Amino acid sequence: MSSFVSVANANGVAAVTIDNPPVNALSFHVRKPLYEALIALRDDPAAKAIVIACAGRTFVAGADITEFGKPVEQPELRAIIALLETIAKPTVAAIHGTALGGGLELALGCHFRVADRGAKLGLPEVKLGLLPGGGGTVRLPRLVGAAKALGMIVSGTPISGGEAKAAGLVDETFDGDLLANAVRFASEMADRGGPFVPVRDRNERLAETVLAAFDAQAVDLAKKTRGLEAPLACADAVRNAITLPFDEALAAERQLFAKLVSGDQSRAQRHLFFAEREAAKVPGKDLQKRRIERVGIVGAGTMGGGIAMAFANGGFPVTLLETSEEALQRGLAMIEKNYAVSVSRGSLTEAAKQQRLGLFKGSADYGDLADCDLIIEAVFEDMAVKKEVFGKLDAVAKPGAILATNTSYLDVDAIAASISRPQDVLGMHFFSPANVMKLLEIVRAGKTAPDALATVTDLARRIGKVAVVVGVCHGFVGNRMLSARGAENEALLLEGATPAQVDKAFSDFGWPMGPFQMGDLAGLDIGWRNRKARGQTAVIADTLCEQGRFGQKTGRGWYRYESGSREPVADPEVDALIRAKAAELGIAPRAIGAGEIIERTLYPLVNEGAKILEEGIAARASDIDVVWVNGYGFPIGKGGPMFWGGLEGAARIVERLEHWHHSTGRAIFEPAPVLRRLAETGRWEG
Ligand code: 3H9
Repeated sequence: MSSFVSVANANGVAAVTIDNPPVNALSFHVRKPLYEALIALRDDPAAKAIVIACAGRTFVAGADITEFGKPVEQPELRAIIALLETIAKPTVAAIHGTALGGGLELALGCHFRVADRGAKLGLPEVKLGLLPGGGGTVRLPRLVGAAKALGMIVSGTPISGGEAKAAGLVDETFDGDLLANAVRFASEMADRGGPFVPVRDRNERLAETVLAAFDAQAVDLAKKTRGLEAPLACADAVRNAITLPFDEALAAERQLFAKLVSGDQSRAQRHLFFAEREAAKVPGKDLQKRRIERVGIVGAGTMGGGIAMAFANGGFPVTLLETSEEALQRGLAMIEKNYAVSVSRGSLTEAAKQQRLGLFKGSADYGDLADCDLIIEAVFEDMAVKKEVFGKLDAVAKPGAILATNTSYLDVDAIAASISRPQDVLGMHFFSPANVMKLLEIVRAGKTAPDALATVTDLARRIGKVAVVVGVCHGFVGNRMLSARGAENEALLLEGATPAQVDKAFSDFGWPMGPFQMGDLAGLDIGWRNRKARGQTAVIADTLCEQGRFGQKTGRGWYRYESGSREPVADPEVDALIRAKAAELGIAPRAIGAGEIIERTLYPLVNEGAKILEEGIAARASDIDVVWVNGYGFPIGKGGPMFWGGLEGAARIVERLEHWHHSTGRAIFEPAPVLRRLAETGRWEG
């Protein structure tokens, strides 16, 4: 017996309990005693049936991800499952919480599965750049059919206990004491008598598969994978389950798994899994949190409305404040319309919509914010306006209320210093649309109280955001690095690249779109206005804006858009404008390859990240990766700019930055001292 696996006998049924907090991952120290216990029980006449259950908040949530990339210690999960399939007495998995990845595969090794109705069952390996490597691709289709299995494995999205019952994945669902119900179920099965057929020998659902329809489904999925290898491998493995004998399909799955687990994409995605969790570990995280029951939002525009929805979606009552009744009604109508769209798409029920709308209270009176525990301003991006709002909040907010600004660029220290309680002030930089985008930059100002920071970090998680704490600087982590990424955009065009070439280099890299398509989508007038406010210019973009070419919303920007279409079409007028500006500046066009485009845009991105680390604006390189993957579409298979920079090699990046610094003289290419140090010593620290 071990402290991780215990066995109790309940009326002839052996209840095996795994206890490996926090999520009962199948670490080596669990696999070994579990294997030994199952051997003993297989041969024990006193046990007529076996139940596998878990202590704590969940069933097994998967293999132990920290063990990947290290030598595998025996027994492997597959050996445990193979052993289970040799047991003649009934075996039952009792699933509460989540049965994910290797956890569900363990359950698929049992003859039967019973679950809490609200449990979640899934194979999320694809999100780690993997496929299920414990027989999941071969056994799941045997229970739920190939089409359903493919959908579950390629999306990685779990299904509920109820849905799993309907699909044939679980045999019974229960409310109440799961272990007692599972033991009773196992006892009944034993009394009913065998033979008990292991999942590997249940082929009826597979026999129903129409291969052509399956292949068509797989082709559709392949279109959406954007360079990721794992979803394609998942589809191949499920296809093998249909076309190959069980053992051959299992062996093929193993090979595919071994290839993926040692590849850079899976390493990158595993890095992100832990990076997101690391980011939540902020100084003071164990302090007593402030109570947040009602949230106030100042400003019901696109941003304020989205933030308000994010909180209502998380179940928080929201007071939404606007300066006029008319603006308030406009904002509330927009929120209602957004929810109606979700209902029409089937992602929200009408009842849930009504329930969420019921959480909103509109007001045009600052006094109505007095009962809010957190107030977020989302007004016009102007320091004077922000300070005026904070002055009013200072006058009405209750003591201890957290006062947050949603500024994207402005100095949060200056805002905090303008009121009497700077310890309660911080930044909450949401990304648009705020009810959808997962990233939240939490800006820690010089005087922000640690408990306020910890409270907001905790709260972010409760509303489904991925939060990263950042320090005060112009643009914080994300937008500051975005400026660095875009600094060479116009120079590339003037020297001979087209917007389409630059965008293609980005999409080939794995970005959802390139910078020029992105500009057209967001609206070129925003950057134009910002440049004018800061006394800056961009020769080509400014001219486009002067011509009224603001992007998709005007049908013309860096590209042309046919009416009603979002499909960018290269525009000869833009090419002519670029060539004319280049001629004016005496720049002769030359051919520019994708490699150069990446070096001149993404190496400065990494370089700026290094500066941000050096200045302490981000606490860890992995925090920067979390920002870029969740807020700016950096390809997950590359792990974020800092992880990718590591794969490229700091020495190479420094060498190329120096090259471009030498040939252009531009400061953006000057390697950060910390990057040089990394190149020389392999360490960030001195
Ligand atoms: C797999 O199974 C491969 C097999 O097919 C083949 C094998 C041969 N391992 O997320 P939380 C840690 S691949 C190690 O904050 P929640 C996590 O880092 C696996 N550690 O909790 C964190 O540590 P810390 C397939 C793990 O309640 C702590 O547990 N399975 C693992 O919000 C709490 O985690 C998955 O991909 C793990 N498998 O969410 C499931 N899982 O406190 C991955 C968690 O030090 N896990 N940790 O920061 C999850 O999705 C969520 O953790 C879960 C709980 C939903 C279970």
